[in-house]
Amino acid sequence: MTMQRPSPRFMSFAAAVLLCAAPALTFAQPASLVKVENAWLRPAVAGQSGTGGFARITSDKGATLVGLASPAAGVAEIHEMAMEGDVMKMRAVESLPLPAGKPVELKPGGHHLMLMQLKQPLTAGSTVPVTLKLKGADGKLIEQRVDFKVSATAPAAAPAAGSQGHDHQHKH
Ligand SMILES: [Cu+2]
Repeated sequence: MTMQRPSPRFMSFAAAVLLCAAPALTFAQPASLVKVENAWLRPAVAGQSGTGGFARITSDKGATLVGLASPAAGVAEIHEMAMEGDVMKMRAVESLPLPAGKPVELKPGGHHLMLMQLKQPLTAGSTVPVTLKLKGADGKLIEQRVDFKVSATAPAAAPAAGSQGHDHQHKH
């Protein structure tokens, strides 16, 4: 019994096509679906299994965060904090709704991104790309790459949109 196998020449050609096609698939993305501010990740030392990521995400038309990926982590999940008995624990959720026009805060003690099976230490000051897998209000899936800053503390919040920076002095 003989098996027909592709020739080595064909294999390497196929591999080359894949290599060339991959960047196009990765970067030919539609305009970003959500606005992401203050994206930051807690630092992780060598050997640390996981770390949390935080940001403020706003979708103009409404969207759902349905998954994550990062080259820095073997596993990336959306987590929520929930009481189990009288202990606050975190657990993975399938998705996170992003209501239209309403900023969703991912923050310590609340919803957060969890990077696990870290492939390298994450040092403060470095940047880690995280791909947000989003489902738009139209049901279309898009991937949006966001650079997360590794930082020991939350970055200073940007001034809220609408407060134009003028001082409202209510005492005269
Ligand atoms: Cu977590």
